Amino acid sequence: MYTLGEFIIENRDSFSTHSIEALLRLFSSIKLASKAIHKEVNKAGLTKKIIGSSGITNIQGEKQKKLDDFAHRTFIESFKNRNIVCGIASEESKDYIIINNKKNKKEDLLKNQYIVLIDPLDGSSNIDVNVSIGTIFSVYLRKSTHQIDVTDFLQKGNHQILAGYIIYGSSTILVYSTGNGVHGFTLDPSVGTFYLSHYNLSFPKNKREQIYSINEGNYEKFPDGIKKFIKYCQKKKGNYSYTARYIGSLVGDFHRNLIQGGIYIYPKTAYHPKGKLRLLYECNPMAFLAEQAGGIASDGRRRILDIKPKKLHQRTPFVCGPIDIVSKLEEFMKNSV
Ligand code: P6P
Repeated sequence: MYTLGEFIIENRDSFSTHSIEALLRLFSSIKLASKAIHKEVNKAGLTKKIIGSSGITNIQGEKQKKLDDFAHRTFIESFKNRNIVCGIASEESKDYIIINNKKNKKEDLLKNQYIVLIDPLDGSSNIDVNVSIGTIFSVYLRKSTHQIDVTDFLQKGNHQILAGYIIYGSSTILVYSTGNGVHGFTLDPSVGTFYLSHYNLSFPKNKREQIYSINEGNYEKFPDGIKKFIKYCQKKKGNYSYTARYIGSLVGDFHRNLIQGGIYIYPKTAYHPKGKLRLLYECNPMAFLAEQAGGIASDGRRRILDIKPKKLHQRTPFVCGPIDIVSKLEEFMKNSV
């Protein structure tokens, strides 16, 4: 059974673009933080102090849950202590956080090279009702050579060197890609180690029953193309029959659809005219994974990874899944107003 560290070392050649040590340090931070969050999530129901709202309204105007704040602080601390990340942008913080602004000296090729964008705990409205939640992370090489600035964070998704998520569900699984396929590692809490459990994850090919995941409560306000796609799914025309599954947690819905086959859609709605999901730390990493798993991800028209970000917390409509199903939705979108 490969541990995550052994898998990285064993696949040395496939990470040739980035130093193995850098990746091991990045994952050392991510694993440590995710184990601490796993522990809290798994006893959330028992200790009043960790469930419920923190009383803070975050930058998104959303009621921050105590576990959101805990996850945010835990990741910041774990990245700070390994001298590998120079800046972090988090859903829970208005501005990006400079971890280390030291000028890159030649010999410091390792240090402070990496930029992390993170949704520390996605789907947190599900915490108090015991439904799967997750952390989503996206990593880039810094562009600045002196002062870190916002351009380090506003990079297109196709410049990501690492993206992934941790799902805190019936088990805690870390799923990532460095551009060489998608791999999943399940935490064995008894030894505190992540073991390879899902090698080369990809959307199932030619599966006759597919899933479509969308909040149909917003149906009335969906763009016409989305309404037509939903009706297409319900009419069970074409090669596939569809079943609806939606748990209101992007990581949970994405993970299930990646394994069982299905499309995830969050279009623009009346309440979110630009879409609800954030481009930098939700859509870009999930789009990177979707493409690495043989699928595609768009805003209904444009490839997500090609979108040039303008703001840290900007939102976008988002659809991802198997190529033929996403293409069908894009066809409806193209032929509608
Ligand atoms: P709605 C969670 O807040 C999230 O960002 C995603 O994880 C999830 O898919 C979506 O929003 C749920 O939004 O409007 O359907 O409750």
